[in-house]
Amino acid sequence: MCIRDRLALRDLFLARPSLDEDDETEADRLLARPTDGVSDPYRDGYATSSVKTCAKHVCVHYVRSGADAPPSTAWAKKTLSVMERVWRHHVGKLDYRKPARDGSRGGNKKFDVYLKEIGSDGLYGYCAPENRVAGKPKQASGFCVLDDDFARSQFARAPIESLKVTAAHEFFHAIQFAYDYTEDPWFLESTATWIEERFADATAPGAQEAMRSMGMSFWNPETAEDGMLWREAHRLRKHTLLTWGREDRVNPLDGAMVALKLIPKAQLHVFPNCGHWAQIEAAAEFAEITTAFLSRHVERPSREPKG
Ligand SMILES: [Ca+2]
Ligand SMILES: [Ca+2]
Repeated sequence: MCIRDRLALRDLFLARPSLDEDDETEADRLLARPTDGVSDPYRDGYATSSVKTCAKHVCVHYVRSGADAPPSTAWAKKTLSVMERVWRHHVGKLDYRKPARDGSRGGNKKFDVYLKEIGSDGLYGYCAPENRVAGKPKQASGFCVLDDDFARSQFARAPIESLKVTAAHEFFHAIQFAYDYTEDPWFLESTATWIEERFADATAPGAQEAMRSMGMSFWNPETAEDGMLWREAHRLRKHTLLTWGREDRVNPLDGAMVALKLIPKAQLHVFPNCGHWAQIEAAAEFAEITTAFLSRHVERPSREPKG
């Protein structure tokens, strides 16, 4: 039985209330954390006792010997620093919810990640929901399992690259469980893939520097406050068309979501394969979209009520 695809554990969690007694025992076993049992028939459990390394939000658990052991303590710490970076990106920068608290599972209230040799099963990592949040029927806490080393021999690319992509993707599932773990798998997967790309963009060499230098070129301390026009955006009452390049690294797509929320009658068009200068890079499409928008939204003069 192979049920450890990325969201299969979520599906099993969803199905739990309807399982009969025997099946429920099996489900409990499959949803157990790697630290929960060395006798786990599906070999999810560690064979030896584990240690953990923790930072502000996350703990990474690993064993020091056997097939599940990472190549070094340094790699476990690298995993931890990538996870903290992903946390700062998804929760800090993009403002998504934190994963639901897991009580003190894993030894404390921090989010737990387990390193495990799962590359041989064809897996990069997975996150599993664990306990429903009291009073919030669609929310659950969870934990993640990542491959122990992302060895190039298993994943055919530099280990750090596989780690970053997987951490960004899988951790987003833990965040999704704090909103609605019953969501459609297509939605859960596509948004996790989208955020994986956003994290890659945000951490690409030079991207941050380029953004900073671009920002500084507009920066004048005397007029900075006046220049924050977005503060007034909620006052726009007309129909508004926002256009954005999907690959814009100067103002990443997240900014469009902020503008969409602020402007009551905003609509958004996103150009694929397009950077910051949508009107140049996608000139023909840009002209078509804006012309159609402008002809559709001719503001009609207000009429005096007849009386
Ligand atoms: Ca914990
Ligand atoms: Ca591995």
